[in-house]
Amino acid sequence: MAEIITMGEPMVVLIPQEEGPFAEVGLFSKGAAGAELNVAIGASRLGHSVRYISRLGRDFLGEYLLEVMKREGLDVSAVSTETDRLTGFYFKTKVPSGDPQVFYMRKNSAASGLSPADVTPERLQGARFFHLTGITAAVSASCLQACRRAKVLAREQGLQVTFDPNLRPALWRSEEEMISSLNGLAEGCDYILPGVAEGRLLTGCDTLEGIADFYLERGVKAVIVKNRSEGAYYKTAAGECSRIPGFHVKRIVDTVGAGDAFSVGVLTGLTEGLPLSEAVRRGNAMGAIMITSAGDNDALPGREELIRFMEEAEV
Ligand code: KDG
Repeated sequence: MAEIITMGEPMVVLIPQEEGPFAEVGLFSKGAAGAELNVAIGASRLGHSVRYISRLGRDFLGEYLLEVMKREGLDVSAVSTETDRLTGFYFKTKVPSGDPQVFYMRKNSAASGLSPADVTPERLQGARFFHLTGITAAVSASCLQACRRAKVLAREQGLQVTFDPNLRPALWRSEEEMISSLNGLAEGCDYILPGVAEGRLLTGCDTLEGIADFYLERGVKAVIVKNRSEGAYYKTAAGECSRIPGFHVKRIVDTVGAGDAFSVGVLTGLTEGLPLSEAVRRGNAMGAIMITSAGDNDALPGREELIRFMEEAEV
């Protein structure tokens, strides 16, 4: 039985080995990607049982991703290949440090066919958390409906719902549609984990507390705002709030996947019954570890590595 469930689009990512525009780079390495898959892998590496709900094409990219999921110990019983559509993939640029550019090849992908039919009571049975992201919601209209169904069903079945808005404006028709769809989905979730810039855009509030209050007024139990190297701020419906400082890293290689790693820290911490402050601290540590590598999930640590990092790292 899985403790944590998540749902989304897995992709192959192609990462050039040298810096420069696409036309000028020749060698690429491949990896698995997709925000929710990253979360699933991260939680599994920390020893949790995770079921991943998805759809893959019957093609070599899909075969590779399925192999990765199995190698990472995920429950793939809800990963379907019953489709004629192809598996999505994307390219990202190699940058000296920080945020790379990304180019998606995912329109009408296999996973964009996810729909409410993929979210059944049996698939949620016995789990404790359902992790949703705004990327799945952005992929297609049926994916958005699947997310809505997941939230309702999860709550009916006593799961707690964590939601990372994970803004991908390129996948939405308009900013207005993105904001209203994601704020609608956020309503009544247990935990919301926006980045500070995302929170500002979604709520129109400038301050960390303003962002938190916006969602607390909409029935959310706790809001955790990621504030890049500053760490994170959280506030709960009970009025508890705190700033948890971030961890220092010597060199930022690639920021993609840092938010997912943060979600892993919070989600696994909560699953293990840690107080929210400790779960957020673990989230900060996971995010810091993640930005030291180019892959979307390669750097996600096992438990021993995480503990060592948290003991030794400078805050
Ligand atoms: O959060 C990391 C993701 O951005 C990456 O793995 C790819 O899912 C992806 C996306 O939509 O950008």
